[in-house]
Amino acid sequence: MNSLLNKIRKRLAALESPTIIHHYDADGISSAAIIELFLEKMGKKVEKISLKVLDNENLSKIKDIPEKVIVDFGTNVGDQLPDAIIIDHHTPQAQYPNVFNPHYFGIDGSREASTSSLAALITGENEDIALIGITGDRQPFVGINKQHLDQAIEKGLVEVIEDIKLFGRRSRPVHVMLTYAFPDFLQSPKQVHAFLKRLNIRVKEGVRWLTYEELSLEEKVRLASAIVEKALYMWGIEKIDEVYGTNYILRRWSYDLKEITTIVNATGRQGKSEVGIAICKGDLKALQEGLRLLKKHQREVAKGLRLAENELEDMGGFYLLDGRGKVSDGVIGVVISILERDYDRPLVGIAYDGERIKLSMRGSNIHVGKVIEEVLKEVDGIGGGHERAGGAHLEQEDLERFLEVLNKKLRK
Ligand SMILES: [Mn+2]
Repeated sequence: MNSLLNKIRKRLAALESPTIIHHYDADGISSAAIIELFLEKMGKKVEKISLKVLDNENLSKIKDIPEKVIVDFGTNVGDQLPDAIIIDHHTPQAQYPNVFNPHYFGIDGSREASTSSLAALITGENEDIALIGITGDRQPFVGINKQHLDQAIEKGLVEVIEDIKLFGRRSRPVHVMLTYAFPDFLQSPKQVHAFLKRLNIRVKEGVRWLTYEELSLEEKVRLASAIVEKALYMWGIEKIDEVYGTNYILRRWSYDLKEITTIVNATGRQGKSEVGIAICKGDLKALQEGLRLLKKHQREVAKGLRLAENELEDMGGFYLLDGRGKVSDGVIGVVISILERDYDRPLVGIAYDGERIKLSMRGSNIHVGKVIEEVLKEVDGIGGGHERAGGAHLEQEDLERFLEVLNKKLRK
């Protein structure tokens, strides 16, 4: 593998004015940032294109762009883009010489290496940025991912603390932090203030809302144990590490890893990947813009959760949230990710993506990506994914059949 890493580094160095074409999620965005930093250091002018999916339509659009570097998708279309450098971790169906994929080396790209991990491996730097892609793809810190985490801690790029893990510990008022952590609070926001009052937690100092970090130690302890208790009651012991445990603070931004990942992810989904890339590259002004985009994004997520309250349908093998015309394709996956903890079977969400259907799936007792690939052997469409998260793009007329085949497989 080392000789191949060298080869890719040389190929990247030989480009004159490259275009990075990347997936629009946190992994794609952070990967693009790492590669861009590497190319810019060598004085190259870099263009970027953010895409939701690399389907035939987009393939024909990018085909004639010279000097393409494609990150976080493209593994299985290597033969259609012979001049491109492709760096990706999705499961390969074949092996192409212009694709760098960890699966070729017996490394499981669905859990041991995100694309951002590979980008940091190739460039030999910016391990802290790589952590954003790993977290965005919900991969554990094992394999290459673990190497980068250890390296980042050793270099002093990351600080490790044990505490609650809710979004907004330092960046959101306490009641807002709680609202977005628990679906029941999001569905009826009044409950959150009753919860805080019962615990005797101050929410304001004068006119200013307080964050979790600004509370007294006694208040923090009280609140943290109430949060753990609530999570135990709602989701059971096996999900407890989602609300309490190890937090990673990224020094470059003085920000929590999970929070920055959520922000970067939101930029892509709101059609502003360039803001996400700027954040990853360390631009703190872009981080403020990212927070604004996140707020907009979360309002849409809240709308999706309220829809799920009334319209989540039990299909037998899975639950279906039909968000067509109501939830955007950029948000549907986020909504079902939040709901996943509350259900014993996989969740599938659908939304319109232009003329077509974007389908997202989450689950924890099956390999989601593999199940989707199996269904797509019988139904037209493109898609795939990882252990716990995956998705597909389908023509409208193929949707019914997809759901039918999926249901049959999951009921087995
Ligand atoms: Mn990825």
